[in-house]
Amino acid sequence: MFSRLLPLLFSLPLLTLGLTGCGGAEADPNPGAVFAVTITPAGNQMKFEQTEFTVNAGTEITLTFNNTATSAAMEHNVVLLTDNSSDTIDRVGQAAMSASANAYVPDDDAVLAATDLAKPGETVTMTFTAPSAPGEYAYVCTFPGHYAMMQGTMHVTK
Ligand SMILES: [Cu+2]
Repeated sequence: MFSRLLPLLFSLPLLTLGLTGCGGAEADPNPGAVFAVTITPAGNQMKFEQTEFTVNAGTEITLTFNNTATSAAMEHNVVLLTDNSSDTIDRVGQAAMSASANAYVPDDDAVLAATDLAKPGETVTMTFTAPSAPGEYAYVCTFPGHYAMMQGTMHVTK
């Protein structure tokens, strides 16, 4: 098994690079960057408790949304967008209201990734590849009426 994997490892420079990074031999230039993110709502408010996180460009990220709300009305999701302009946030947030068939995630090119809708007490997880371009990327909850309040920023660094 191992001897069959070995040539595969050497044929995948990207994977080899990833393994080197995990070894800790080199200082992490972005100590704030993570590979796994957990987000919760701020109690029963239409707000994220975690309003920002930092990831390295181009890395695979696992994002978990743990809906710790107890009010039955507080269904939420996490929808990552391709930028953080208010125009994009408003367009996606508005379109989401008529996207009930798709769990309030509109069919819009600005949607980078989206979790399922989580009822109170539910946890949903998604994986996505962080954008290759460093910058600021918004995330919002697109449950109707929430996006204007329920926003955060993903920082992508090299
Ligand atoms: Cu919400």
